[in-house]
Amino acid sequence: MFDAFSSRILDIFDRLRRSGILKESDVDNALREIRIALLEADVSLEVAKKFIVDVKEKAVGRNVIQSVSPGQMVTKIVHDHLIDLLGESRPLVVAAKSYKIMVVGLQGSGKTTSVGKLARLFSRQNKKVVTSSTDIYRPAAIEQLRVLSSKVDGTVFAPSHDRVDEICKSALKTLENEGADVLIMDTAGRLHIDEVKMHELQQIRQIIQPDEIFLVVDVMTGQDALNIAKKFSGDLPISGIILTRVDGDARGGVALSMRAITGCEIKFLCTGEHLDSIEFFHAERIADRLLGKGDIVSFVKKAQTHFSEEEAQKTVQKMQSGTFTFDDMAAQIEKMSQMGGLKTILKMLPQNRELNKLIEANGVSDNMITRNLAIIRSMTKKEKQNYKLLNGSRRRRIAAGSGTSVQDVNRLIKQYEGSLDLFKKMRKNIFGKNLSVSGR
Ligand SMILES: Nc1nc2c(ncn2[C@@H]2O[C@H](COP(=O)(O)OP(=O)(O)OP(=O)(O)O)[C@@H](O)[C@H]2O)c(=O)[nH]1
Ligand SMILES: [Mg+2]
Repeated sequence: MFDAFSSRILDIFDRLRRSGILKESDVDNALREIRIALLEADVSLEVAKKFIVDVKEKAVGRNVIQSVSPGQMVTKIVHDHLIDLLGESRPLVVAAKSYKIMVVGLQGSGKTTSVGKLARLFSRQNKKVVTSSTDIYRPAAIEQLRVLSSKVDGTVFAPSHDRVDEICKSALKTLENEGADVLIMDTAGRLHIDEVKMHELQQIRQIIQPDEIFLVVDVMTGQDALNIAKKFSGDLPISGIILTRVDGDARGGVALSMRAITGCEIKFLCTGEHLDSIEFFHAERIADRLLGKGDIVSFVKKAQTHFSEEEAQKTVQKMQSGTFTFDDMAAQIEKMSQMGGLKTILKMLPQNRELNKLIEANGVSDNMITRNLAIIRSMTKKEKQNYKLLNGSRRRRIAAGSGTSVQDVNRLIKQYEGSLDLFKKMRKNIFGKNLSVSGR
């Protein structure tokens, strides 16, 4: 979402750092460029102006021009202000049993999917979840949530009824009967906010008495998203915002202006259609990402949801014992694409222009990764376990079967041999020669 904004800001700071001694006019120029970057990211003029005035005040006050590394000092000040602008959120704590959450938003904003994602999130924290939907207007809506809920371990979908008030009562009853920790109530979306919709939401709120009301906002709707949020938060006590389609190419202005414009906290970012594609919003981590410092914490968290401790252990053991096969390689490639592919992973790591150049020069891309997976899938079981079988004719067959070229197959085998070599060296240097296969 922040790609263009982030790369502009990085360029500005690159120039600033390179210039060594800064003149006041250098800082002024940089601030002017940051203002343009903010506006191009769809941040409103008023918010962008205030941002620049605040940063300038700090920068002048701290005698940045005379400081040891003025470029870094300005970076630090902008970083701190970005955190303020994005606004840090209170963590979501499900303190008591029977915690109730109501999810509202415009049609198609991603409410139902977000209910499923929240259920998955709570379920991973060993909370028992009840879901329910008051969307009686779209025939498939209730079924959609029932199906999503069935994909989340231990989640109970409350029995449905014809009327909104009956559904609410049934949900509360299920929450009590199941002794569940959390109820998440989905609501119907409308194309526009109207009196009828607001009245219905108020009615649901009265019966449910939610602890939290989350507003789901699609960042792809740009400036409109802010107006929608303003309207909703005027009518309902919104306790948090869930931003969806953060994985798309929206320009980031919605996230950057939301707090300043509505005063509401952003609680979650949704980054895809998959139930695991949700993360807590952390202003500091996003500011880090924007300024190229990487977001190691989110990277590790993401990795943890896709790679279990046990799997990691198994891979290490295979590396130690020299039995790392093409099957293992394919499994790793698959995990990587589940994590969002190379681009997502690289974005979370500290920006290293050298590494990026190297990757570009070697043509490493998600395409190549998919190609490698196709090649491995075209191997027979025996070939996967013993790559030495892969003679010329077998390589030609695999290339034809995977729609690639023999050169592609050769390259992958070379890469695999390289990994085996590396593991061998690691075994000698790190694990010691006498280490047994099981790593005892
Ligand atoms: N790329 C992407 N797609 C999303 C995200 N969240 C939801 N979607 C997709 O957006 C579409 C609409 O999502 P829903 O959850 O049905 O939206 P809704 O707000 O419940 O829609 P209504 O009930 O019709 O108002 C679905 O195809 C989802 O898979 C997201 O974060 N990223
Ligand atoms: Mg829905």
